[in-house]
Amino acid sequence: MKDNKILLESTYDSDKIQVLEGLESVRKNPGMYIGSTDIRGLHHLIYEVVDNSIDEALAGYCTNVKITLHKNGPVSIADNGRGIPIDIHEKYKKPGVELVLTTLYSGGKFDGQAYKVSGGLHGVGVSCVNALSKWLEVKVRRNGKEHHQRYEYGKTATVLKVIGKAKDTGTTVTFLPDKDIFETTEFDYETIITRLREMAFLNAGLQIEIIDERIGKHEVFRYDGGVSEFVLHINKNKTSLHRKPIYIQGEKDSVQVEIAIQYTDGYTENIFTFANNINTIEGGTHLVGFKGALTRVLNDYGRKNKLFDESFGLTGEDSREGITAIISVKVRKPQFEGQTKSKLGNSEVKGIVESISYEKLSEFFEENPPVAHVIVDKAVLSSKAREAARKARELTRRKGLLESSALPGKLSDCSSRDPSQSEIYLVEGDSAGGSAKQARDKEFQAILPLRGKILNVEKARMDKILKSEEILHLITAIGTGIAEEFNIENARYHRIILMTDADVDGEHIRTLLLTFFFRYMRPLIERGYLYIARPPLYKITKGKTIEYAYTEQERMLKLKQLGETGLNIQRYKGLGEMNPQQLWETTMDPESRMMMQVTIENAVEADELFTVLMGEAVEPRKNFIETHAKDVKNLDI
Ligand code: 0RA
Repeated sequence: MKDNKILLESTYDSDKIQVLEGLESVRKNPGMYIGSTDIRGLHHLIYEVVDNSIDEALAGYCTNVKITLHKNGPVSIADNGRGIPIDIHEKYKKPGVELVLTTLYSGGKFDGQAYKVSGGLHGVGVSCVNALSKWLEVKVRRNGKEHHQRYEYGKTATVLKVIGKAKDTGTTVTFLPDKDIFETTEFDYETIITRLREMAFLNAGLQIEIIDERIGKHEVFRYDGGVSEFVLHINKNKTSLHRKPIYIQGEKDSVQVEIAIQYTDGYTENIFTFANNINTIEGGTHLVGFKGALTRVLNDYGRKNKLFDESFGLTGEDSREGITAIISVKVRKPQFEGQTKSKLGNSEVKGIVESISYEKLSEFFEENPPVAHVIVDKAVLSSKAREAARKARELTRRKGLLESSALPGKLSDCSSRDPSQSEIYLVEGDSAGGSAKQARDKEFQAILPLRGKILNVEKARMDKILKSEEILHLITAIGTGIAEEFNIENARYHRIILMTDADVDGEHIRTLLLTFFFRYMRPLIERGYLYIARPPLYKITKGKTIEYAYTEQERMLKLKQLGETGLNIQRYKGLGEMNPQQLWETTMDPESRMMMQVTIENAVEADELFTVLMGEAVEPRKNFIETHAKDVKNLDI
């Protein structure tokens, strides 16, 4: 009905048809514009408006953004930028602000130039937010006056009116997401502040404030140190090799480059890349350019200063051991590629980042010999360890341990040779492994029992990791190889399922495995190949009826449904308590099982999690467990 009305109204005005059709397509196919209609898409509405405020900040006109989550659903984003233009557009005979909010991609058009620097992954404009809201109200402070306009479902509801005086300039957008569009309209405070903190780190000096009126929380993010402070934040639980991060900045052909680097005594490589404030999880040309420059600088400096022989050479991996870095580029027209559209494709960026990095980093090394020495020494040590690892790997390879032609004896493989159809269960303990083997569908389900706890890879270097038998079995079974030889195309299964007990030990083993996959086989996670099995917590029997409950809530619900009398409730503590038939029905049968897909929502947070959980420092671990006590409480019963 709504659609009909719009079309009728529009027929006499061709400009209007364009305008209205634009937003109708957003309502008809929201996923195309904001990615999805789940909670991510919902949050995206906020980020879209905030992006516009940040553009004002990048243009040098805005220093403050304030997000308010109101009770009962609306959210406001207020900034002190120039304010969206309110003058009447010649062709469309409407105020600029109305066009910005009711026309697709109008942002740049009437401004006469490409206004948006950002507009990255889903830089679709505030009009999409309007289209997907039950109502939206905008207040513009400009020319000494405050103006107001209201829209409903993306359509103009009131004319732009002056409602008062204004001392400063700026824009406040308030909207209520449309319940008919989104699966949920409940914003998640923690998810939002993580993203806002990231944006504050990436835009030095910009103050981003959030107020959650629903729960009475308030936070202010402002980092004058920008990406350098970001690196310090990531390294706060690690031991760094030099006090101050190395900071590099430059611009060429309108590509802006900002990089901060700090080495730690750890063994992992932690480089987070961003293009136009968007986390490019899959990397891209900026990352390639940086890596090339880094290796060259370390080799040139080492050779020139006789830190090693002429004949010696550091590999890229040597030069990145223990590094934490942020690479942030701002590009006019970013191209996002890859599986999840999170890989920067602009080819010109590689050379630009490479030359700026090489030049500035060489300069820094010349001026700071102590830091340069610590870093090159670390890379040389890494090279030696890598040589030792290579030998260890040679040895294991000669023994045939890494070849998939020599699959581990403990692996009960599936018959299918089609990885996209195949799955492997990594099962805690031989006895549960035995049950799983009896329970499985041999055609496509493989079982690999793991004995006890695998090595904590957070505390070990590659040579040691390759001496761990359980890990070797894992690598061989999965088929991808590891480190330099890692190749995801060789994965033998596209579903790798961790199946551990629902107790403290199981939890620990699961974390050890997750750490291993995150540090050494991250693309498997990025491709969505990694899962966690969800065995039921309870079996509830009443007469002949058997029901399973996977959560406490579900248990209560089932108790109500079945009536409390004559019930038998069995609490499963371990996988071993289920017979093969039960294990199949509850945990392995694709028709009825519950599984969680492991995703990396935020690589910085994931890094922190593993550093804190598995690393050396005891104190942050204690804090972490205390603050997360709520989440883990139910696991130890
Ligand atoms: C179009 C043109 C100009 C600014 C904006 C839009 C603008 C949009 C949003 C959305 C939230 N906050 C905003 N602030 C500004 C340029 C304005 C000029 O040239 O004066």
